[in-house]
Amino acid sequence: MIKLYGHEMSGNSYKPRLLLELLNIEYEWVKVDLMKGEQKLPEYLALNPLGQVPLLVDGDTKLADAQAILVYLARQHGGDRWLPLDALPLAQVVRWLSTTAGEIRQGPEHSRLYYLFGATSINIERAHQQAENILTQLDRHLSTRNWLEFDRPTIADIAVFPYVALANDGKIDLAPYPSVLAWIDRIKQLPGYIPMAGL
Ligand SMILES: N[C@@H](CCC(=O)N[C@@H](CS)C(=O)NCC(=O)O)C(=O)O
Repeated sequence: MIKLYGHEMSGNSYKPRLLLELLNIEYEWVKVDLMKGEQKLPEYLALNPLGQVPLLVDGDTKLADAQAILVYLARQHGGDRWLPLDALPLAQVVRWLSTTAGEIRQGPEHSRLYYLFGATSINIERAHQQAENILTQLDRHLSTRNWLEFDRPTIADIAVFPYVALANDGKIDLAPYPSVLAWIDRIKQLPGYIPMAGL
């Protein structure tokens, strides 16, 4: 059976967990207690030398990184519906995977890390500015469509969703972004949806 190593407060762990639930795939959730530093213990580093969650183990396959795991699960179990392979639609989805690892990580994700986990090395003014920029773009993008790409949810939506929806943890008000709020509600209505702490 698939094993997903993660922590319940980690939005990156939640991304593959949410997709596993939406795809109705059986899996075992293995908690790695980040608060106790379990991700840096030798037994975990043997699985993921980066010392981070999430990590997916599927038979002999070990895969780190939320976005990479989403790609794997989508193609292995979801097919074209969650990640199409033709050149342009594939690029359209990858664009959002890149945005979540870039602008969204540097904006809402870092703001949450600062306020919720005391990561004081983060420049919070800069993180808030970056959050405002990407949320403004996202709201404009979503003002004319229901999903980030196409007429259905894909792994683009799953990858972008957690740290945007958790923005409040980083003292970012989503009220000025009504199209983003409507999209968050749409994701929460998907059959199989499960929440994480803060959602
Ligand atoms: N690029 C990775 C980043 C994963 C990441 O930042 N994981 C955090 C939790 S959300 C973590 O494991 N932090 C503990 C540490 O770095 O020691 C991904 O997208 O999955």
